[in-house]
Amino acid sequence: MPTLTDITEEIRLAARAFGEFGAGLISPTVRLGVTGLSGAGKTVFITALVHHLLHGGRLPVFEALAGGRIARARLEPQPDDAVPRFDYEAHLRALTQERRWPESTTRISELRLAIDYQPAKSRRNRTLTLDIVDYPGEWLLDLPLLTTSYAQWSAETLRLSRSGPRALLAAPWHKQLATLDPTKAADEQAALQSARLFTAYLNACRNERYAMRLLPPGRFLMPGDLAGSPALTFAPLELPNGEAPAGSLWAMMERRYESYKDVVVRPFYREHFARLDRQIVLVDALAAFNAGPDAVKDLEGALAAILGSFRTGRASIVSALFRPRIDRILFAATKADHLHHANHDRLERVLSRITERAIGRAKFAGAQIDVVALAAVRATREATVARGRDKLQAIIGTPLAGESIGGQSFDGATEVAAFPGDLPDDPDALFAPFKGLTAADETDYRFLRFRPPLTERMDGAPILPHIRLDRALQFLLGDRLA
Ligand SMILES: Nc1nc2c(ncn2[C@@H]2O[C@H](COP(=O)(O)OP(=O)(O)O)[C@@H](O)[C@H]2O)c(=O)[nH]1
Ligand SMILES: [Mg+2]
Repeated sequence: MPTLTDITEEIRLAARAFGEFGAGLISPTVRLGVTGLSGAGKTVFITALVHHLLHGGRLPVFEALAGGRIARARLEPQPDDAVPRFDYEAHLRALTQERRWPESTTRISELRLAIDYQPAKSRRNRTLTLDIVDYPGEWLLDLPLLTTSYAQWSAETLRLSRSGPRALLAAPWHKQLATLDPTKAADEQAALQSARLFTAYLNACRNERYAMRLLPPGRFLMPGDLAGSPALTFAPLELPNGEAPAGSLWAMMERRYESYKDVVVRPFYREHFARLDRQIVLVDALAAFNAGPDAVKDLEGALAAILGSFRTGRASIVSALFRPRIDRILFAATKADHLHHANHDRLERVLSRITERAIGRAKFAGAQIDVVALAAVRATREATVARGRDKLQAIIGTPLAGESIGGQSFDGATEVAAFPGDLPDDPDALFAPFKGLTAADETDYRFLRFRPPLTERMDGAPILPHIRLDRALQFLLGDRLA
């Protein structure tokens, strides 16, 4: 049975969709969501994408641009006044003038581009409006809450927190939990302390290198301007069957859980998620491969959870009026420039395998899905280095100041050759026990982070090297510029 909130929500969504449908008739618009967990490479990806659209660039696979059919792209004022603008200019300046990676951001932001192009089969010029929305992947994982009750969420969250390595991280919170009786009178201090310990547990899971999979509520990790508000002051409880007694701790937690959905999850769903047409999910897969098979399995779990969010998005608001919009999803393994090009196909194959399994687990169907290994900004070059009789495939780049490996530390100005090693040819090898990647050299440079590249200029604009950014663009936008 849909609740009154569901129905109100549907009416709002329908009104919004209708309004945008009308606007879309006048000027076709694509809303592209860019997401991924913190550090996956969203800011760098968007900066590179926008830069290539504005200034052209070497993008042979992106057919509209390579074929000379894009006359011009320009930045335009964004449609949503309440959302911060994606600070393209500052990020580009950081990358090209200061040769440093942009500051990390934890908020949603948005940018609008208008692309004047000529369709392949017509002489009349058209304009495609592209809205790019950058939002934390942590928020996406909240969507399943819309169809989960407080009791269900409590039970599931507690079950997970008692399994595997998580149990250890959850110990302080579990200890406090054992002292609480959910049916006794509500106690603000107990709720505060419980929420604090529960949040500490979530943070510990995130920081633990082997446990990448995140749990809702995402805003507990990325609170933004809601930090400290009651909607964020709840935690799971060990609940008996039945209903919450009036005035109990249980009732208070349940009410706050529901307001979290009202204040945080539904507005995100309505204002942002439900309006997306296309989605790219960025994944730092190399970090997982470096960590070992557990992290690879975890990554699969995270992708399944993300696909589950898209499915919930489709199913939770049952309406004939509200058409599910996202029709293409691209999973992209970022930072492929850490590998020699011989390994880019392998990286894609591994991500495909993980994605296939995640699709199976999430029982996801509906949108077209593709997978790519890319580097939005390529920080390395390739070379073959002779070592005795061997020829080793190396990548060359400038490690960030302060990076160090094997006792050697770098000043941020010196180039080095690194030997990243090979991914296995058979993707399944990454699910079997393995000891990280096998490096070709006993010095292991895999964790080196490089500075952005020195850029050359063309017609006054810096040229940003990339790997397979054009493939991503073709999948995400190609048909809309055909
Ligand atoms: N070498 C390389 N590093 C990258 C690339 N994209 C991102 N990074 C690294 O990953 C970090 C996080 O990227 P960022 O875009 O800020 O991630 P976000 O948190 O998802 O927005 C950056 O500071 C870089 O160190 C890339 O294309 N190549
Ligand atoms: Mg960012």
